[in-house]
Amino acid sequence: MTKPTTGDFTKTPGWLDWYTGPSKPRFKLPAGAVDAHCHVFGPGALFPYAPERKYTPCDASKEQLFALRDHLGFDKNVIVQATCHGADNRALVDALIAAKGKARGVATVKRGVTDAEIQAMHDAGVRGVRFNFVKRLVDFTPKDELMEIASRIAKWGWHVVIYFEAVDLPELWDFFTALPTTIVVDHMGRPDVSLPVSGPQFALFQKFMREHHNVWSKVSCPERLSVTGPKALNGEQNAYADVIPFAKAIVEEFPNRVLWGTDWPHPNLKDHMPDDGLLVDFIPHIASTPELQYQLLVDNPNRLYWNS
Ligand code: 0GY
Repeated sequence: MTKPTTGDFTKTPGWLDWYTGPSKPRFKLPAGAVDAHCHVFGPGALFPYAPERKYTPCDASKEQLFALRDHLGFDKNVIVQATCHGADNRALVDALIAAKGKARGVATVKRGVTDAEIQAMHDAGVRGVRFNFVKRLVDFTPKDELMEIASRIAKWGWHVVIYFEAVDLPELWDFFTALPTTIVVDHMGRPDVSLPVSGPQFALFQKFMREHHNVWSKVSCPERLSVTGPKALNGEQNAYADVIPFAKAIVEEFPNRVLWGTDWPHPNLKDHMPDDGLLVDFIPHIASTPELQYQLLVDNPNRLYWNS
């Protein structure tokens, strides 16, 4: 793949470039597999980063994303609006149109969004909005504004993607459980994987999914959640071994409400940048049978994103 650039912007100090030579995965993805969490960044010279952003990424264009899709063996992508583009969805919509049906999108919108703007995004392939509660990424948005947006987009059959830290789930519980749409949680609600998988923090997340059948989870981002890190897969330990029990528990209890994505180009990573091929090789450790793999990678994302 071509090297990352930074357009007209200077990337945040310490930010690692995405990996340009991903390995070919040993795990063969089933036909029709979807990378259900990835981003496009800019390029900044064409699609400037938002003034309110908390970081400046390196560019990660639609062409580079589609090359990765083909290299890894995915059929389609779900492209998620990242905070560095704020509520300016032009780069996302541009990528969706260029994908010619092989990508769907999750946008960020503000209260003032018009029906015509929602319809135009729907026509391009947007099927959800993202509400971000991770404090290092966004400024606070009042809950009544988010609830109003959720009620509006529900009419298009869209869902709400939520991104939060596990410690914040108790405080956000009432708001999340009042949302009128399907809800998709990013990265299992970011559990602290140094705590026991059977402990109260993760139990609350499991209760959230158990009691609310409209809640789905992405079992993605082991590289972001792991404390043990990227040990070799053929060594003593698997890569991101400490994340496996958490993701496996969610896949096995809720096989028809889980999604998986690479998270390319991996915003905000400063310690190590994952090889996307090795991330794909992580999948059979959390979805251990062909049936679970099919639900996670093919059936669930196609049902949620390509049903209209
Ligand atoms: C992710 C994770 C992160 C960033 C964003 O929108 C974003 O900026 O989601 C993060 O820094 O944890 O899923 O891309």
